[in-house]
Amino acid sequence: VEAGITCRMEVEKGLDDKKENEEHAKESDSDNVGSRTLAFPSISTADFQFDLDRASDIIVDTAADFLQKFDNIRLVLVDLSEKSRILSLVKQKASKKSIDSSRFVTFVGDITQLHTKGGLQCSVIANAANWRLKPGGGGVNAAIFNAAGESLQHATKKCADALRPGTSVVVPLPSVSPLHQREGVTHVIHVLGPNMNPMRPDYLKNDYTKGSKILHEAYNSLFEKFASIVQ
Ligand code: AR6
Repeated sequence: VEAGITCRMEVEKGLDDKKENEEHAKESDSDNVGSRTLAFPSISTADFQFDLDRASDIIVDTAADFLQKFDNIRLVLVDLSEKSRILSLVKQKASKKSIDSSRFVTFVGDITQLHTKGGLQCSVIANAANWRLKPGGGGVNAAIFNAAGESLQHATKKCADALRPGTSVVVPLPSVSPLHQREGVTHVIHVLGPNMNPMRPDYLKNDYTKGSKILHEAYNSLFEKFASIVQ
């Protein structure tokens, strides 16, 4: 299976995302890799307007470093659309770097419906949060808080009341949450990335020296916290 996936990454052109999604879903059933899988959105690249090319380099670099340190875990970058530019940039760069394509994958789908709609098991999901750790605001933050119900808000409050850019917080998801029951998500990790949107707090005024450093820190923090859950 592994060789097949590697091969597909190399000749990705002719194969659609749906097939690829199905392949990863199948694989996840076989050895319970779902309990060691983190699904995460591309932090800061939509509402926070971070440059996609720079973000894709940072995702691939931090993921590659992390996967070298820990085996037996899987990282899944998720975005909603087959046309997602961040997914295709990351896919290209990951295959150039020869990252193990069974442990680092891209997936098209809604991060709140990976199991029921995508057939993918992921025990931990990341959220591109806001500094107040509040629901709403659109994007993946609104989707996750909506899908998880009120219990995520309560559980989040117990863990932290604010985040600094470049940091993250692990929230165990209560078993009453529909996201836990339906999708098998046991933990949500809120991550605050750098903001390049003048309308949002902590605006970095296009300072990509600072911004890139913070995005690196954000992914390192996310991956380390994920490792601490599954180890
Ligand atoms: N499933 C998977 N990916 C998604 C989903 C979903 N349901 N929804 C969005 N994405 P964004 P940011 C992708 O804007 O740029 C919020 O208002 C999306 O296509 O959610 O870090 C917060 O409250 C993109 O690739 O997060 C903050 O204030 C990625 O998720 C602010 O936005 C991140 O897009 C954070 O902005």
